[in-house]
Amino acid sequence: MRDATLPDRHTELPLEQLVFPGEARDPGSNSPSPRTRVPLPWRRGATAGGRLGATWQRAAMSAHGDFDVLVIGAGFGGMYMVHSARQHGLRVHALEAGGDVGGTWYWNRYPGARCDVESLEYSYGFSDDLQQDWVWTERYASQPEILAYADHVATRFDLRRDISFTTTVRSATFDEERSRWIVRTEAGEELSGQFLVTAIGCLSAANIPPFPGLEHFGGEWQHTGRWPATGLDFSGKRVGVIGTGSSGVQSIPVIAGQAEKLFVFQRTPAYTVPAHNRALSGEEEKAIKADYPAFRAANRLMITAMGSRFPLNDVSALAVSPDERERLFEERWERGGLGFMGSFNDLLIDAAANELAAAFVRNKIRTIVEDPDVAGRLCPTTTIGCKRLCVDTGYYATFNRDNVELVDVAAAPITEITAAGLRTTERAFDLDCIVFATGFDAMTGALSRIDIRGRGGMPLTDAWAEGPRTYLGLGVAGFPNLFTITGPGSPSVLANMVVAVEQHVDWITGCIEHLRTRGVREIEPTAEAQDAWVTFVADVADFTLFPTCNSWYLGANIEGKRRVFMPLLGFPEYVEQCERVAAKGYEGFALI
Ligand code: N01
Repeated sequence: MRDATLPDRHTELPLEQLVFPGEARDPGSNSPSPRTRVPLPWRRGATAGGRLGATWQRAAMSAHGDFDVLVIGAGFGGMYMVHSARQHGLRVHALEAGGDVGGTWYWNRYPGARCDVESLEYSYGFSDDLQQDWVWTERYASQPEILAYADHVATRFDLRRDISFTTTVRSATFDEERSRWIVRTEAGEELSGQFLVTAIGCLSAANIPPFPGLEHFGGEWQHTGRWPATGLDFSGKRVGVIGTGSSGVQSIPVIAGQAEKLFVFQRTPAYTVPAHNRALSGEEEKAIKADYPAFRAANRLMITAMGSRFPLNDVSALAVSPDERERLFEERWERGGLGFMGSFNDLLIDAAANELAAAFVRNKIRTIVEDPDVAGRLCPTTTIGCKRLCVDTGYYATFNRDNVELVDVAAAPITEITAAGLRTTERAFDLDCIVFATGFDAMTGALSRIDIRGRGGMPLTDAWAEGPRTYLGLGVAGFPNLFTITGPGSPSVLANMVVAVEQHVDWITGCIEHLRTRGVREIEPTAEAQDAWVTFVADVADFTLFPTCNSWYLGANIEGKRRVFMPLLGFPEYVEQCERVAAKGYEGFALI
């Protein structure tokens, strides 16, 4: 069916490789290996985020207000952009709202925060010395460890001297006469750059639903994506967690262990698979470090740029016996992690195959959760993997605890936050703390919160009124010299993000070098190339089951947001396309 009905361009996407991230083949490497770690992260925040650091940065910024490249954000994308631009001899400066480097991992300090991509893969590959020296302690790194890594990278490559922290960008305007971007900060500073690179993250604009009454709440509340560095003490407290996506699923088991009483306000149950996190064995690390570049290269050939050690099982879920199917699902469940979606090759393209995987997980929930009524309410009915699959440690078992209560806010929605807690259409809850695990205005939210204006003063929000429109997810027609790292229309959140940002940064610096050696002042996608790309991204999504649920990939979690599938599935083909465009003198872009 797929070959017959798809447009030609789909044949370039090896959908038979539809695989989600996998994990190590080496099951014998479970032995705990406690190792001394690098210094912990908050140490650096205290200096770079302090008043002295901020003052020094501002002085440096105003002394050199005109740059070749301005970067917004100092997460993994912004950090590598600064490094790479410098390597290319460019004068670069980054502006970061947070007090230090780390982006997502700077802000998401909620209890239990941990990556769902394996640490040996979720790390930079641009420096072999770096990847050889750094030692990850666990299969899936915790937030403090990833932040420590970001700190190490910033120090090792002396990145902070070209980054202004606690600096929020208010606007960015393209000055057509000078061919420069003028960037203004909330504090009133003005900087200019020939090129503007946004590295503000796909999941950085926190979504706090506009429940009436929040301002009257007498307790403490936080959003998982804006968690205070000082943490929150839940001991002896009545806590409400709103939301059961990845952030809720990770934090709920930890909060349940601390709080006196935990209410979990669930609107849509999530599918989650166990992480089976463990200490990394020295042997496993040694094997990868013996030829890290080859390991990186193998992962870049995977559709999501990760998981080469445990790739997709290239068989349809409908083509095997029920016993064999159960055995293969069980094997992946026992290995843990996102690789579960690679049990068969059609889980994300065939609804019947998908339902088999969904039923397997529902059976697991009923086995783990003792109260059949609670188990039933935890069982999702949607397409598995359509919203990003969660990876957990003890999530379902948490609902066997006496101090945890699952509240169905689909049946009885939250109507208001009160001074004492919150109220649903059925009941009032007294709470000391509310945790908003309510997600993000994904992929476009952070961009639309900055007043970005291109040619003729056109606001980006107007250009994207019908949904984001980019060419390659890297450039926007009407916005010359703007590059969007992991922008909508690129693999971004459907790939290992560190690999995706490295690929984008390398492409951007290569492009800038091309322009400068030829004396080109401006580069901008043509409207035709952009239109074709937007159609292509939508066609690829339509080939999968992704558009069948209300996910943040589609912007469906934000009221009024246009429903458009934003990321592009297929990292290797995407890379080839980017390379083809560059080799043809930046085909699809106008160079002036
Ligand atoms: O956010 P989400 P997240 N009333 O949007 C609920 C990455 N990430 O922060 O599904 C009641 O997934 C909402 O309900 P519903 C990862 O890519 C990675 O958890 O809209 N509930 C949902 O349950 C992930 O996918 C890691 O019905 C409301 C929840 O809030 C992405 O970030 C860890 C509501 C939001 O879930 C986002 O995850 C954490 C309302 N008014 C995050 N509004 C790892 O690496 C929203 N909800 C492991």
